[in-house]
Amino acid sequence: MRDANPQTVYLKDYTVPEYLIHEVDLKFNLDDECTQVTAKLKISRNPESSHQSEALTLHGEKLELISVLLNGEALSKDDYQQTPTALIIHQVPQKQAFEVIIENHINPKANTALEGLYLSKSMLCTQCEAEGFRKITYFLDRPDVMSRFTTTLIGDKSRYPVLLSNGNKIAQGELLENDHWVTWEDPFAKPCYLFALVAGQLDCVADRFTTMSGRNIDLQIFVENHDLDKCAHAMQALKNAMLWDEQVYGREYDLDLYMIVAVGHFNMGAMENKGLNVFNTKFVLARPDTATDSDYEHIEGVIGHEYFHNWTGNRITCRDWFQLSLKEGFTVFRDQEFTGDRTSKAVKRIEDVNMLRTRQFAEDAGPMAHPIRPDAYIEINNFYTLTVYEKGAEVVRMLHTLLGAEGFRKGSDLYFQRHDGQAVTCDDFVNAMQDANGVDLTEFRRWYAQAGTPLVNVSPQYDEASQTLHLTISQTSPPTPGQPVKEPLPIPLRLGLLYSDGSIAPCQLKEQSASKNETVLQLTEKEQQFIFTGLKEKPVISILRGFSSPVKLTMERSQDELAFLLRHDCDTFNRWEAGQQLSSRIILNLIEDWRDGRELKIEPVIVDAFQQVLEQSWEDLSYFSLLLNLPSEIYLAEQMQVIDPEGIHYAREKVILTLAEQLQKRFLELYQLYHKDESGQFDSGAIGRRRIKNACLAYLSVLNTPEIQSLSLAQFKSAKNMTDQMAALSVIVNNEHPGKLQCLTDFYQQWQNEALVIDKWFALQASSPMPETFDTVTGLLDHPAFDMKNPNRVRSLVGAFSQANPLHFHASNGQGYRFLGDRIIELNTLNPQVASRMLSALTQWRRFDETRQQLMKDQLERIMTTDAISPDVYEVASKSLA
Ligand code: B3K
Ligand code: ZN
Repeated sequence: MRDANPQTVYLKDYTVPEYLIHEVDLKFNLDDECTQVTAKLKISRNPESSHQSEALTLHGEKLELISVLLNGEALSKDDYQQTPTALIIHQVPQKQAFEVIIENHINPKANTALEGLYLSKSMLCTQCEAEGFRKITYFLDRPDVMSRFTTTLIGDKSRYPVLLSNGNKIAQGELLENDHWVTWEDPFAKPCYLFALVAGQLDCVADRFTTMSGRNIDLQIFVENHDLDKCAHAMQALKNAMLWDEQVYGREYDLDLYMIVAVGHFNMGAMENKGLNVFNTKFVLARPDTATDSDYEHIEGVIGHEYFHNWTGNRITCRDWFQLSLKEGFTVFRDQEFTGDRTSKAVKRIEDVNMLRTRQFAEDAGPMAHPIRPDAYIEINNFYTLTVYEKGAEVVRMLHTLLGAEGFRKGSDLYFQRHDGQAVTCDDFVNAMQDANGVDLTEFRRWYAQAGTPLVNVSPQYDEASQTLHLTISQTSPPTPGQPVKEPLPIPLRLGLLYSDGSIAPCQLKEQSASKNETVLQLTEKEQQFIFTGLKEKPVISILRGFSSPVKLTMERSQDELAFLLRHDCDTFNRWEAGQQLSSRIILNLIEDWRDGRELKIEPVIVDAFQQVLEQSWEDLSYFSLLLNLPSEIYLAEQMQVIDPEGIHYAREKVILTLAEQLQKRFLELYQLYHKDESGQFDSGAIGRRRIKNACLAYLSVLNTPEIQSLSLAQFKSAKNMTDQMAALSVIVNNEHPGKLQCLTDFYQQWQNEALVIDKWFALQASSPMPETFDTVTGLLDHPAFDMKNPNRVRSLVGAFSQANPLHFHASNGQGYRFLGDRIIELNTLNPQVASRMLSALTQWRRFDETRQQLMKDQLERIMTTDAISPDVYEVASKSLA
């Protein structure tokens, strides 16, 4: 059973730290099983704190304390008290600064939670955000305590030839018995969550970047020897990001060295430690034959994200963890724009919105719903969420829309100028935007405080006599846990109007003199009227262009109107969106037919719409391929009152089959046109060709004809890049293909030494809709390559099955839920963060029919009785059941 009820932390209880730690001198005597840590801390009372106690309380967990010295004198056990989470020194000097030296031991090898100092294969590395530093030594582990760090690493030269930490290397030397040491100094004060160390047998790829002021920065990527040939893309991405931040935000890098280390065991994507980023190998390593085009894009995005944190996160950090979106929302916005500039803006926007609408909207409507600035948490690691990150980025994007690119840049300049070197709040960020632009953002701040996705309804009325269009637009925000009543939010709605011949109709609001091609409506009230004049006929409305705010929009529309927008809208987002709405509507209708046992008849309008898309010539082939994607099963589920996973799957499959049957000639033509034997070029042209070709192959494959089967087999065998090989393997695995088992075996044989490719092999099988999947998945648990201690492997098997395979995960006999329940209980002890992530698949139980609800709830209740339940799992499970 749990020791004590995990404590809830509230934003309203924030107080400034009682003490500040100005300087930290760390010494690590490295050993896989017993690392000795000595921390010399220069501390003084914080003049801004009104607290009166003479005691000093330092955070610390799972530490073996050896000794404590205060101003050079050893303290006895009576001078301090140790609790499971703290070290309390009863009396410290109040008037002047003092020095505390603490020695403790830790066991990196036993650390399967991968927080603090841990062992990944043969490499020692750290992860401190959010509160992992307290698992390394006793400290004031909170982001508003910023200190200058000096770190000395001592270790065996053969076991740990490379010794890295933040900042610049200032000294090194040799010791007796094959030991060596290196001292690092970081000149920038930082919170301890940005501390990092890495030690091990690593090789390095080096390069250089010259900044806008002419400084030369050494760039180094550290990997295991056999991965040296997979770093070129990450290095180029880093240089691209550095240049982009100079050009778009005027931000220059500050240290002389930027290091990235790739580790195989990592709880998330990457970590922005000052000067020493630690990355999941997944977001560094790429070679054309091992990584797909999407992998390449994600690598550049994550490299950019961590690099951008140097200003939005490190130089200016968060006052407390409730402000997490201050750095994450803004940095995600920055990386989204970077990727859009580097690849295709249209495609990137659609991908981001897809993610937001499938995953974040679900979170916002579920038991864990919280504002982008939460006001309470039990375990902060549970709040690195889609809401804080992706919705947070949407909120920053709305500011960008409201203020315009120039106004936004004025705001960010002021923000950097005002707060450099500080730990600040989301309000400080909005203040900078507000002050730099002379606008009032009082109401806008509600976006930081209110949870839930607003519903916006638009009802248009055209008056022929006066040639005016009246739009009545209303908004409501649904209640969420702890927030029964909501206030209206300021919602920017980008809008354009089209005439029936496809030409642009003027956007002239009644109170404005000039007409424009497009306008941004500001919805601020519960309900508002907007009147457009000078319209010679009833226009077709294109609203929420570019998805200008994170809302669910409803407006009555005919299928013809959607088909018209799919053909004519000049806004790339809304054009795609029209196609999605059209397909969604048709599939949702089919689901009802399926449920009521009616024959599934496909309306011809969807075939016509696809045909029309297929016949056009497209410059951006990646965008073209998105137009051919039907809404995902998860997005369709989001739109149903009661989710029917089987109905969704079969109705959607039926549409795919019909399109494949009726348009096969064109799919085949396009396949042949774009199927070139490319060994993996990464220009947008080649990527686009692969996307279109593989989208066509996926349609054709459902026909299960021997011709197409040999086509996919041939592509699988001859592929020279992972995109093509994986695309072929997935159509082979996801259809009735006679070569399936052989191909899976061959693929495994070919790639067994490439962990990231084997992750794909697991994930592909776990997400297959074919009937054998559940047995395959349970079988794979016993595969020698499966490892519950490796988060990437867990995500590729357990995560893919529970989050990307709704058909089988939600099997009505409950076997999918039981499977997940078992894994979560196992993971709870090994790695609570990963356990809690996996739990998210069960949190949506209220959205299903009664039988499934009960089965999912049974698992949640069972999980709640786990011995020594972690705060991570406890928080998500208990809130889900509440
Ligand atoms: N800041 C880290 C995330 C840390 C997660 C801690 N549980 C990565 C990022 O957002 O860039
Ligand atoms: Zn981040």
